[in-house]
Amino acid sequence: MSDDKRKAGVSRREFLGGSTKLATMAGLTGVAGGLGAGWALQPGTAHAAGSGKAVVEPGQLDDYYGFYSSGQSGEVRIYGIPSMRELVRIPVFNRCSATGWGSTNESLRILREGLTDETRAYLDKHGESRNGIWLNGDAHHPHMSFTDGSYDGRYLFIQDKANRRMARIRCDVMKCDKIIEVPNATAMHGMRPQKAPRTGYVFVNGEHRVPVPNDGRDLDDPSKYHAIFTAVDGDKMEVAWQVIVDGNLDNTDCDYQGKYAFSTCYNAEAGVTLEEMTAEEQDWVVVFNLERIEQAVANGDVETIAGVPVIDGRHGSPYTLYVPISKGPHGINTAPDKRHVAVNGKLSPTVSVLDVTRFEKAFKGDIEPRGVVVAEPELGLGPLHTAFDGRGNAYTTLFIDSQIAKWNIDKAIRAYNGEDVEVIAQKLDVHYQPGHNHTSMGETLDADGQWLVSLNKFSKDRFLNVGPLKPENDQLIDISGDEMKLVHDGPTFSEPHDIIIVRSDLISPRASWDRNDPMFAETLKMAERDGVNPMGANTVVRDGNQVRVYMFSIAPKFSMSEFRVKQGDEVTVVITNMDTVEDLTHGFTLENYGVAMEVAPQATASMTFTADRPGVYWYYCQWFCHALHMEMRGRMLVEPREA
Ligand code: RUQ
Ligand code: CUA
Repeated sequence: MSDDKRKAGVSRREFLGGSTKLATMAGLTGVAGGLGAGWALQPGTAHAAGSGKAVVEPGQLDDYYGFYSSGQSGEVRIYGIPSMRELVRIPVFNRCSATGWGSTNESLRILREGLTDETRAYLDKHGESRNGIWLNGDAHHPHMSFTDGSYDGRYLFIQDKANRRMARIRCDVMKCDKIIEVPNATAMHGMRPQKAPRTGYVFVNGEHRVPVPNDGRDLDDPSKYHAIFTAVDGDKMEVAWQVIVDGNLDNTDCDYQGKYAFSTCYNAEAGVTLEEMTAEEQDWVVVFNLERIEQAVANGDVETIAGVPVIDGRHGSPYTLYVPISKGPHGINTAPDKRHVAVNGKLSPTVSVLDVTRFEKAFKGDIEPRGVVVAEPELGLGPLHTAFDGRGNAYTTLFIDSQIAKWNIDKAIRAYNGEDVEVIAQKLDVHYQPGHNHTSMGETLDADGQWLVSLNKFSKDRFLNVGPLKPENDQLIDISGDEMKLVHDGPTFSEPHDIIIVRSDLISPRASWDRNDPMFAETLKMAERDGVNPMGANTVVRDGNQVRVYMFSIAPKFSMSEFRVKQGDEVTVVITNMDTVEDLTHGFTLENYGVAMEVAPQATASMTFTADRPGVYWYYCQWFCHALHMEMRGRMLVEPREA
């Protein structure tokens, strides 16, 4: 409790709860902007250091969308920045109780259709209890589609390291519309969409090395394992081509010219144990020459494996360039100056700066691969990722030091050339162990240098103790002035691995669904075959022991207060929400059958189950929609099978 509050005889609890007292206290404590949202900030840090800029008053909107991955939770989350308010979650690789993702027919189609035949067969055989889908994912890197070097508001892409998948989210409805499994490679990790001329490709690193094809051969011969780099066609969501490389692929980025992609690699040793993987001092960045690779694909200088053109890009190949970097480089980030790329040392205290304008010479052999390095500032222990402010400065997370180092790219180059200049402008403590960081619009040509979010892997003592499993701590840092200022601590559940911060005017999601949306087009086709128009439908169609129930919802009613089926019937319930009012979402939950789904305004959603339990089963709306929401329900009557 601050001295001011103590003197006034007000406990923190009263202070938070009593608006009258709060109003009078506001002056005493110097709360910028008075009441309310300011108190969502951490006392002591927010108000001591904050510029007041981070305070978004109740009812006010944020300037930016923050798109977070969620690591092992497998979803994507949308935050408002700078308030750090969580707005919504987009289920992708996980299963969602609220929305029915992973249970509805519409989501199952998306979760299954892009899997390889072999994986689908495996899941069908061993995964009936989970609808033939994977239930987990490991989503590290969310990135938006680009046009001409900046976000275009069409799509978000996210990878799954756990089950080698790539997914796409439509930004008009903020739902996942495509998921593909990437064959041959494994452990999809670093991922970045092509920045120019447009996305185009989405580049993704298969991190771990395995035999190709991985069918039981070469189990005990790691020298025959490979890591594979993949270019996915982001429009079609198909694999365009793959490149076999040396080492383990970690993170990736690309240039603003549309000529190159580049990935950090560790484990030059090709080891399989920790000791083996960290034996050497040198690893590398591998640069992919897109034009040469496309030519090779066109000329057929490829091997087709699992239906995909695969190029051999190991040492000595004309398609790749190996730039030696010490030691175990991790993050790789292209600066908005269109020229420089920061390679973060991880086990080396340095960041190596590459100059993309030198790549062509290096590919031609006119300069040594190391000749593309133009600076190598020593920043501190455990550099992992770098972000940019568009004013020539870079911000690097130091995992081991628990700091962000702010440094200047131009000065780093001058220092590399022997000039005596101070490269590091400031180091700021963060709490604790930062992995990624990201600046507002920082991975685009529109980097605006307003905010930086540091995603810290440990929160330790920063929040109330919630037991052995603690939240992470994402800290908001004001970088608009000369000095970085910490203004907010935001706890997040496992594990917002990475974030992008997108200006809010670049995205304009719809308020309700278009009835012609592809999301439920298959379901509407089924209705058409049944001669039913789901808008206004109130129909049960029986087809042998398959029963399709079409009903609509208008608050506070389902169009059917009951329907009747026979024990053992395979039942598909199709709900169409005819409400047009913004935010008037309904749900459909069928008790004791595990059926639950969201139906947003003007959407159709469906689920299929076997009615094998005789009796009375209520269905109800689980999305609070009306004063009579509790009454928005009906009965499924299951007639017992005749003995
Ligand atoms: S990598 S903490 Cu999965 Cu993003 Cu660097
Ligand atoms: Cu409809 Cu609650």
